[in-house]
Amino acid sequence: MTRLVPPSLNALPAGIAIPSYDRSAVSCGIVHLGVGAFHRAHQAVYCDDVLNDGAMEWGITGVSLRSAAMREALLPQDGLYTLCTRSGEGDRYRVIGSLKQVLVAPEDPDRVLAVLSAPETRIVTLTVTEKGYCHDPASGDLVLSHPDIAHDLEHPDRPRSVPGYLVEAIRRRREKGLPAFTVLSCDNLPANGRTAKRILHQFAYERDAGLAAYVEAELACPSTMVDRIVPATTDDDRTGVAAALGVTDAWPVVAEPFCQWVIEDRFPAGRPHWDRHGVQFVKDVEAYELMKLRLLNGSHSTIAYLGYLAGHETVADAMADDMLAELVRRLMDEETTPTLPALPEIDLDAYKAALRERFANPALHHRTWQIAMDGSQKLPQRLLWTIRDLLARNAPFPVACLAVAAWIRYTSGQDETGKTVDVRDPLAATFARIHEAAGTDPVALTNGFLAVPEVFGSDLPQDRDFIAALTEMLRLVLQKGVRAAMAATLR
Ligand code: CS2
Repeated sequence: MTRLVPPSLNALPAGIAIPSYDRSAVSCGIVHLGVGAFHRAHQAVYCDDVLNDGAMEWGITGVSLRSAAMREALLPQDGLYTLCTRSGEGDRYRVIGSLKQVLVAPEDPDRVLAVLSAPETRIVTLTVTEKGYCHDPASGDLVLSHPDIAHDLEHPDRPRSVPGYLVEAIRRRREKGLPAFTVLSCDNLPANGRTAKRILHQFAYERDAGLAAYVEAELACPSTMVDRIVPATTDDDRTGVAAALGVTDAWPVVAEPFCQWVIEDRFPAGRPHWDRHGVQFVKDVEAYELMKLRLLNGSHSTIAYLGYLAGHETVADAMADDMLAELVRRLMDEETTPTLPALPEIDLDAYKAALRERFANPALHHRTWQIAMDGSQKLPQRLLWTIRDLLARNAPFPVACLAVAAWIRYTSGQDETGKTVDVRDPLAATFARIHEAAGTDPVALTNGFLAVPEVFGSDLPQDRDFIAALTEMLRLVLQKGVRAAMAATLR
């Protein structure tokens, strides 16, 4: 079978959408850092939409910050790849053409800096995951002792980190008299634009106070809420795409049909008309972000840890477990909803019902293990801030507490049948040490984890109600097992 390449496009079976524009005429107004599956199933699709409208300046240069795998897969395909949207009603396919090239940053930092400081670059979008911000998830501050940050302050023209690249590019643009680009964070962080601006400002300040003042005054970092469930691509997905298209695609993306993007409308250097394709531009996005982070991602992490320990491989399997589905409903309705700011234009009941339906999508193979990754970076904004809000009003938080206890149990590296758990987390070694020292003593385990300020901050370790609730929940999980703890929480 031949490869998905530009000449193969016109021979694809009927019904498969392809770029309608001349790709050789596309220029890249956008540089994207972190070319993963999510970006290719979300922002790149909205760019493909505006290119189809004829707005030829909104192609994307993708930058991989670590591995060359994506470039290796897409280079022979001239950047083309397949998006498969999958639901109970079947699969739909579309070939996306907006990704013009992929650069691999560690191979050629100079080239990446040159592209970032080129006149045509107007927006830099980011999906670098929580840990790409090199910040302390509990406080939001840049971690100056982070090895990549320390390196980049020492060698500003050979950066490794996101702040290192962006601040050096901003400096070069300023020196050349070019306006700053707009930085658009598309990561699941609260106030992601403000968070990005804060770390960029802090990094710039370490380099030079004048540059920091420039960043403060000139850099626009609108906040965004992004939403689409995009499981990691599997070999079965590749086989399915090949069967449907009649050509092979080394790295297609598979996503649910649902897709949402809400953006604060502050783009001094201009922006594409994404609004013509369903993107909502609003004045203040933070209430949307909070709703999505706490309801969708908070539930996701809960499903991930409880589901994994209860033996469910995928989110859909976990949602078919009545106990888990009911816990998720309670987490949403009784614990999370009361902490959310009012959003008059949103029907929250319908939003939550739709979330549960999306989680239950039987056609998506979204592994609980995938979502369980990087819990230390995710828990604060997904669950711990909800808990803080509930503590402040003396309200109970049993399901959120069970989720935190399940996460702690998960990080031990062994499931309840004694099988090894592949714990992926920047703090995995710290967690292993805590488990090693505490064993199955719930008090020692609670104390050990609460002494991790990156996750729990400085307030939760002082909060007696929180400490008592978590210790009791851990006792239950450790002594009776996760299913018994789920049942007891529901009583
Ligand atoms: C998930 C998210 O992996 C995870 O942590 O919770 O990637 C989630 O699928 C997206 O945020 C949905 O928009």
